Amino acid sequence: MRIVFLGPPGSGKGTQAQRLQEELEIAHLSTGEMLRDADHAGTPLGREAARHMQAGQLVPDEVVVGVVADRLSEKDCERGCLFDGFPRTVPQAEALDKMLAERKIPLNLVLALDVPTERLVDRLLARGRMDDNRETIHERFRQYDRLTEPLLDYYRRRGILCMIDGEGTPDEVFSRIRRAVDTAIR
Ligand code: B4P
Repeated sequence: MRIVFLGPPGSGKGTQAQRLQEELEIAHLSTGEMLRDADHAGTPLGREAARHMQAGQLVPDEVVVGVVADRLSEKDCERGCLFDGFPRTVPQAEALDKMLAERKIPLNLVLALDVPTERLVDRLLARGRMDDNRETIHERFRQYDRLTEPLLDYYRRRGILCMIDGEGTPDEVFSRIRRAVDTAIR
């Protein structure tokens, strides 16, 4: 099973993907985490990614697509995977389609977490990661509206989009996700 987690910054993609991964026992591919790991390792790719992340901008498509393509070739992805925060642009979605088509595997479900912006700002400020300050958060929302939100239509047209109410406790959100996944695989 292949599932994409979509949603604005701080909507809980990482939080929920981690839980679902534990339950479904499939690989968890968080592009945010992979880019932060590359930054901590001090690789040229990591340094380039960090410049964009600190400015609240998306990391260039070719960089992210390269990272995902490498990860997708690893053995644990054969059982299935959760894409957390990828794709974030239409070109990334097209690249994912191509990668999956080459492997002759379908994308089964896109879970889009829906949370009002004012709640998200509070969550991000409380988290306090290096890219969680007011100015950067504002830019991340701008990038989301311009580049990522069009993906809702992209996947709606395919009939695999499921909107999830992302408000409430992480447990409440997870039970909605669990129901959506159960319906999709039934
Ligand atoms: P990500 O690492 O994907 O992070 P995010 O969108 O900020 O957060 P997420 O939605 O995962 O929220 P989380 O569960 O952590 O991206 C960071 C940056 O990496 C991007 O801005 C971009 O620069 C770069 N990047 C990543 N992927 C890319 C791509 N494909 N292309 C280009 N660039 C890319 O939750 C946030 C907080 O809320 C946490 O503190 C959590 O505990 C809390 N929380 C979660 N659920 C809650 C709930 N129900 N109630 C209350 N609090 C909750």
